[in-house]
Amino acid sequence: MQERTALRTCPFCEATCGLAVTVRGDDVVKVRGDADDVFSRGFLCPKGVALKDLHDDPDRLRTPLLRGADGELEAATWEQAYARVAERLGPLIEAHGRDAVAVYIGNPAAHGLAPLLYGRALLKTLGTRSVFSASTVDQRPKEIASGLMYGAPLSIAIPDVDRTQHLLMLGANPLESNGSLMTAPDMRGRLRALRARGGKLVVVDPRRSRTAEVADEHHPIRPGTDAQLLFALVHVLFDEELARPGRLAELTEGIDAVRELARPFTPEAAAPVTGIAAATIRRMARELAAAEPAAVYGRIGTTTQEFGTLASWLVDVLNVLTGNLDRPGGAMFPLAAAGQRNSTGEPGRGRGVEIARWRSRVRGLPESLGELPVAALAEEIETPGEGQVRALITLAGNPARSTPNSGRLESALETLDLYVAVDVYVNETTRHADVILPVPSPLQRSHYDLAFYQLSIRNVANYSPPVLAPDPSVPDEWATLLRLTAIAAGQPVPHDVEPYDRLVAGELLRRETSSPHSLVRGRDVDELLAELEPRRGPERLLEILLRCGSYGDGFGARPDGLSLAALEAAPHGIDLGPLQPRLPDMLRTPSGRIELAPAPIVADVARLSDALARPRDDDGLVLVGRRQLRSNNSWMHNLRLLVSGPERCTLHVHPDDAARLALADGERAHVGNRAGELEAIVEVTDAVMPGVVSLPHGWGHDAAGARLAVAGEHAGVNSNALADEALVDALSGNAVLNGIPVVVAPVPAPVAA
Ligand SMILES: Nc1nc2c(c(=O)[nH]1)N[C@H]1C(S)=C(S)[C@@H](COP(=O)(O)OP(=O)(O)OC[C@H]3O[C@@H](n4cnc5c(=O)[nH]c(N)nc54)[C@H](O)[C@@H]3O)O[C@H]1N2
Ligand SMILES: Nc1nc2c(c(=O)[nH]1)N[C@H]1C(S)=C(S)[C@@H](COP(=O)(O)OP(=O)(O)OC[C@H]3O[C@@H](n4cnc5c(=O)[nH]c(N)nc54)[C@H](O)[C@@H]3O)O[C@H]1N2
Ligand code: SF4
Ligand SMILES: [Mo]
Repeated sequence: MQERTALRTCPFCEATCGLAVTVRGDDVVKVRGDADDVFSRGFLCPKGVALKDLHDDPDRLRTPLLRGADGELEAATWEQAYARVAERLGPLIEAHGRDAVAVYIGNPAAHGLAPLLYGRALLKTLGTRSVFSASTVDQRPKEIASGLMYGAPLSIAIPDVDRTQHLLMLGANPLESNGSLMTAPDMRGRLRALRARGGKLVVVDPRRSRTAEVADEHHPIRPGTDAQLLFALVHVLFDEELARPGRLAELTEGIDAVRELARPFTPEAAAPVTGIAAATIRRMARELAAAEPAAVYGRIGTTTQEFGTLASWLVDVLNVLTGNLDRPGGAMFPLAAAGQRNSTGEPGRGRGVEIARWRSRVRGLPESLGELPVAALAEEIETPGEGQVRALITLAGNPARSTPNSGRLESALETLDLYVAVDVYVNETTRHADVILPVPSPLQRSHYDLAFYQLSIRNVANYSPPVLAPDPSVPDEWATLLRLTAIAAGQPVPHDVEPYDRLVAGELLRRETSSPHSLVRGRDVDELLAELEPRRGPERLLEILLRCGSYGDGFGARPDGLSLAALEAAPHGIDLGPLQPRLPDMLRTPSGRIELAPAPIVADVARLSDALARPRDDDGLVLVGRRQLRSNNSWMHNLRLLVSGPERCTLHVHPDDAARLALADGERAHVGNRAGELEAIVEVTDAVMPGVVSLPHGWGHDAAGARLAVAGEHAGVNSNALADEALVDALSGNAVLNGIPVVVAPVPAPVAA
């Protein structure tokens, strides 16, 4: 049979690399980087190559599984699987109310057209407030800070890496993660180019990460203290009259309030807390202010910590005070071709973002963006009373490995009346399910990065049609979500989902035609639907978003504009150019201004000042994570290509701590705290600073009942057994996953009896 090469954007991380996939019939021969991709230019990482291995993985589910009378998960037909969901879900909602059904949405859902376009219909129909996601073990603090400052949650300022002369990076390691809240394939090449043009890279990280290794400067910081460092930088800008917001001044509310808030955070006060010398902090501030242009960027090390929202806010306070927000080479706002939230509606003004509109039932943790913090999920399942969670739907998530105190969560999962998973594996979480509904391999579905082009360092659009024909036994994920939506609405499971799909498309069009700012305002919905024939599913919805989007053809209003057909004709993608200044039009705050001192954030500063005076435990150890190039959170360890080689799930310990605690390289250590305990293999290395130990997350694949043959051979340990669900960033409810106090001791050699 003849070989052919198909082009496909990689769906695994935020870098959106273009892949060239060689196939023969239904077999995948190999995966390479697409040298002509307008954005990635041939770059790829080992996970992209592993697209073939995922496709071929015998453990990848190809049929629904149903918990049988004997308690085992057994293969079932789709009819049987849906019948089980329908017979339990309706009565459960009837008896216990809508909030009794919880939903957890995991990370791959942000990379898939189906969950992005059809998830909302399911949530709306379920009508539950018990919505949780991986966002509250991740970027929620940044979304809140940005939402309060600019008025919309995805209005996140992205470092303009290709044009900056000074990049101050905190809590990010893009050389392993390939970038996050910063879509930028080949960060190694881009950082090399930054230095080659005379620019400077400064990395703040408790570990000498791969990124720190290629930086001009690396400042080890005590975990969880970035907000103090950033505030001290702000302090110096004011103190030395280096704050020059330029044209931002007239667009910004609250600069003087920030000056007042920064007063106590002197470099001298921050130094002992952060472990970075006062003189160094002053120099960092001066260099940041002097650089033309500069960008400050913080990622997961700055969000999954005690002061995550404050740290995320302060990153942008620095970008504003130095005049670098919204200018080339600074921190800029992308303008994506489809779904760009801050380009719809009235330019320059909006409803803004409100947080804590309701609180979790048991602990009172705050709502944000319609979700509750996942750190509260276990207690919401365990605690009886009105609103107790009795059923769970997980969509592309493995919270038993990715959320805090996963031991407690796993026990809670066992007590549910109904657990339905939409997933590709029987893993540590889905092994507890009553019903698992599989989805096709990425190669059997289309792709477009609706979310990540809104966070990209260039404006790019790239659509990939499915590489392989569908597997007749595994319906598209969007159709599965629509069928679940029908069940949630109390309706029979539709064989033909078109009536539901048409409703979703009609609803999307109605929003556009009724907006006075849309290209299709006032147009007839049915007429537009007719124009979209014969498109169905995600293609029809994507077509609407593209044509009504900022570059769109507006269904004829702008004949040269973008459409799905234009993307189909450009398989290497369309480059829409470098980021452009977007202020003040992109603002959606009620004031129509940048809110530099939003009330909820100002109120949280007292918590940070208190921490300045907190006594330090100099002998104590804290745990941080670390990402590894060949991992993708918890779920790609079943692919041999990605787990071969030496054991990776090791506990990094600084030589001084190892000596003090009698820990030896290659030996086992016991690590414990209030949340849990585990035994890990010690790797003594000065890549971590003293007082800090590091363990990657997403391992621990030896759970009974999981069906991950390869991962089981390289099980590692689950670091989230140690993440304390009681520790959250109070403002966002986001879990603290970095800077967790732990006690480490050698595991005694077995004593002969
Ligand atoms: N200690 C610690 N914990 C962390 C982190 C950390 O840094 N340290 N990082 C956090 C972060 S940033 C994140 S994003 C979370 C991730 O948390 P989760 O999203 O809960 O975990 P993943 O490991 O990404 O699990 C993804 C699941 O989706 C399934 N899947 C894969 N592809 C598809 C698909 O196309 N459709 C469907 N329906 N399912 C699919 C996989 O089989 C797997 O079960 O982990 C968080 N947890
Ligand atoms: N290879 C790979 N790539 C991935 C993923 C993966 O699992 N593997 N996951 C994807 C996902 S879901 C996400 S969200 C992104 C995350 O992308 P990144 O944020 O770039 O991820 P990490 O590599 O975890 O980098 C976080 C860094 O923060 C440091 N750190 C820990 N605590 C602190 C602290 O208190 N202060 C400071 N300043 N630094 C601290 C850690 O040592 C680590 O080097 O990566 C994505 N890409
Ligand atoms: S860097 Fe990310 S997008 Fe690129 S090949 Fe690797 S996993 Fe895929
Ligand atoms: Mo993430």
